[in-house]
Amino acid sequence: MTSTNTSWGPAGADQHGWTLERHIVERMRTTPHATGEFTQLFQQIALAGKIIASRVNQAGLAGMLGVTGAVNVQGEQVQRLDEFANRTIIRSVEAGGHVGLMASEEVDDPIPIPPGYPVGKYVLLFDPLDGSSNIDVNVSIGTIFSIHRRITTDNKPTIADCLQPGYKQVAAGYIIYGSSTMLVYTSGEGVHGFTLDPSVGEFFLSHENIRIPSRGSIYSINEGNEANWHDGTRNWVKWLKTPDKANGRPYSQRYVGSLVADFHRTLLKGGVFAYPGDKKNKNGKLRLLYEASPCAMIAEAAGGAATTGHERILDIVPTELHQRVPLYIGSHDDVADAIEMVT
Ligand code: AFP
Repeated sequence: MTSTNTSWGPAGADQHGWTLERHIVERMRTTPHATGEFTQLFQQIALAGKIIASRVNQAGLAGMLGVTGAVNVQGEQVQRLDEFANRTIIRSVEAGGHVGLMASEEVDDPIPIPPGYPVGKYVLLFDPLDGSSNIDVNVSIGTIFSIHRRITTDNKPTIADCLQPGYKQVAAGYIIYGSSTMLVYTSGEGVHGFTLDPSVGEFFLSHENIRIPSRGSIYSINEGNEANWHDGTRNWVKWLKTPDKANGRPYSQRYVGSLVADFHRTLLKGGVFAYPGDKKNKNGKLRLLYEASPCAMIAEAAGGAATTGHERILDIVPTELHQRVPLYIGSHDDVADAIEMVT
């Protein structure tokens, strides 16, 4: 952790020991017309993250492993922890008065605020437990969230509030349940990481102002799909593996299969993560609203880039809640190479 002051913190402040709440409060203090609602919404999301983290840590003991028997809107088996995480996030924010509508990767339609509760000005889109096929084998998983301001002005939010392009996000983040639990977020100015101290039950600032290296040495892609790749993808990956010492190749390959884990590594170490479209799945696998768009906001705020290969992820105007998009994300120069070679 650095103790460097930022433009929004108090002059000369030592940020050692700053909680997530303090960090956001300091930022809001210098934001004109800030109402504090954003700070409270973040506290609710962080609370959900702490509850999910505690359950993930005890999954084998708490009878939380395995599937529920249901299949979600994506056609995937719903894990018990998926369902628990989904419920936890909804319960943590639905009564707070800050959110007017939610959408979850696990739920077909937008999730309204229960009758009788205030309808807030934000929209919360989330993937409650990303990488859930890794739950039963104790590999890192995570929660991804995206926050928009509602565009409807009455008390009746609609799906249009959810279908906004990524550049309009007011904040995005993820919570990774790994060797430690970390919350990483951006609200546009910088990307900041907080580590959960389980003995205190608080997230503390541990990674201030994360910058993604402009070039890395790792590529991350599911090579098991190679038979379905287009020639551009195959040639690009071959090129990444071809020795060229002067230009830092061959790259190493790392692939966890949880976007949060693969993206977190890419953010800290640089390189490129890709889930391309292929002959079988034209738009790949990842969902625009719950995965690609929030990670793209974080990548760009850290100095990186995110694209479908043809279009900046943050410029895509969604047409469906569960829309999928090809994704290349990571270090600026590595993503630029991908664009050049795959298109
Ligand atoms: P699950 O939640 O079904 O495990 O999917 C995870 C995910 O959406 C994303 O987190 C991974 O990057 C990607 O799918 C992995 O997909 P493959 O298993 O096809 O490589």
